[in-house]
Amino acid sequence: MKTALITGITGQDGAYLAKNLLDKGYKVYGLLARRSTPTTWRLGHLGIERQVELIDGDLTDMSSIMRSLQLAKPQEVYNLGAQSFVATSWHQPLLTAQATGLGALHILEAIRLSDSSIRFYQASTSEMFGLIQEPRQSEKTPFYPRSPYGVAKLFAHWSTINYRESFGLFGCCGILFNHESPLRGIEFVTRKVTDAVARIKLGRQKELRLGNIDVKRDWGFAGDYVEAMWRMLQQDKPDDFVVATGRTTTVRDMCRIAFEAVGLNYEDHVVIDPQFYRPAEVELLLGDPTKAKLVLDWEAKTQLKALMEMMVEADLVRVRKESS
Ligand code: NAP
Ligand code: F7E
Repeated sequence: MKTALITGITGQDGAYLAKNLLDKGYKVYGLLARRSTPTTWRLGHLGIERQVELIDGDLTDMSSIMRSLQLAKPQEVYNLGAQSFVATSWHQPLLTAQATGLGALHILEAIRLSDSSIRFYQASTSEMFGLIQEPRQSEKTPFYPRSPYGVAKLFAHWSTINYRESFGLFGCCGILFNHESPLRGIEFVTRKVTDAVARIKLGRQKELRLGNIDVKRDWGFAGDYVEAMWRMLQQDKPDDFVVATGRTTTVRDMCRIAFEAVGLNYEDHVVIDPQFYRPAEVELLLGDPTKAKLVLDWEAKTQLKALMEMMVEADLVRVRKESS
């Protein structure tokens, strides 16, 4: 039986990855950051809360990372923990740098010092492409981050590559484009939309206030994407991969699809509110997942329409439960 340690196990991807690895027969440990209220609802939603071992720790505290490696003795570490909301990274740039950037280096150092045979996955991001330098972004596209989050992720990305080249660590970076699910945090635009669609449909809300809806994103389903993470760590050699659908859609069209799922017109409900504009925007993301298909035999299975319908359906169930 293999053992994996997941940082960010209470987040969207952490929960899906834990489920994926448990289904493959792994023993799964997760780093659990201390909060004043419970954060394990996603693990509960997937019915795996009791099947994973949670270890107290924080990415900003390297001693807790060392301790978690000693306790779990993993063959694989997946670093999914981060302050991951781009908008917040302008309000908390130092925290973002410490958790999202330096946090990865804490793990790399802990692996180097304790057991350099551990395979390491770093959750890199399409946000690193920012002000895009090529119309379709691949592993070879130069980076140009546009947010403190993107800058922090670039530090973690290059640290992983540097430890691979300097110390021979088995470190892989998955450059994942936006991926969503019913377990997505409510602050991200897809979930904000599907939650609002459910509330409007059920008469609990009238309007939905959004920022720039002309930006384009390459959106996939998180449940598909965690499989690509695992496949990266099963290769003979460590490498970096773009994980994307290869299709891009405006926020506006994503809204249209979500509202249409319940027979509504987004134009009757969406209000543009400048408070949701960002100091610098990533206008267009469109991934080229050719290498992932060729090397990992991975491709996105879920189309945006099916994804939005899945999320709207889950939010209708949630909102109905709230008032029952
Ligand atoms: P998420 O839902 O925001 O989850 C983030 C996780 O990190 C949570 O478990 C959170 O714990 C944990 N965390 C935050 N600060 C921490 C700290 N200081 N120490 C330990 N844990 C900490 O993010 P996600 O969507 O699952 O994304 C997973 C990873 O992929 C992130 O690194 C994200 O930046 C990256 N990524 C995401 C996407 C995407 O579209 N989803 C695309 C590319 C890359 P709490 O639950 O306690 O807050
Ligand atoms: O925004 C625009 C917003 O917050 C998408 C994270 O997982 O993916 C995610 O980052 C777009 C942006 O995701 C609203 O300006 C308009 O252009 O859902 P989002 P993100 O910033 O792309 C990357 C790959 C990550 O790595 C991140 O961790 O939608 N937008 N109006 C809005 N966005 C939000 N959140 N709220 C609005 O009202």
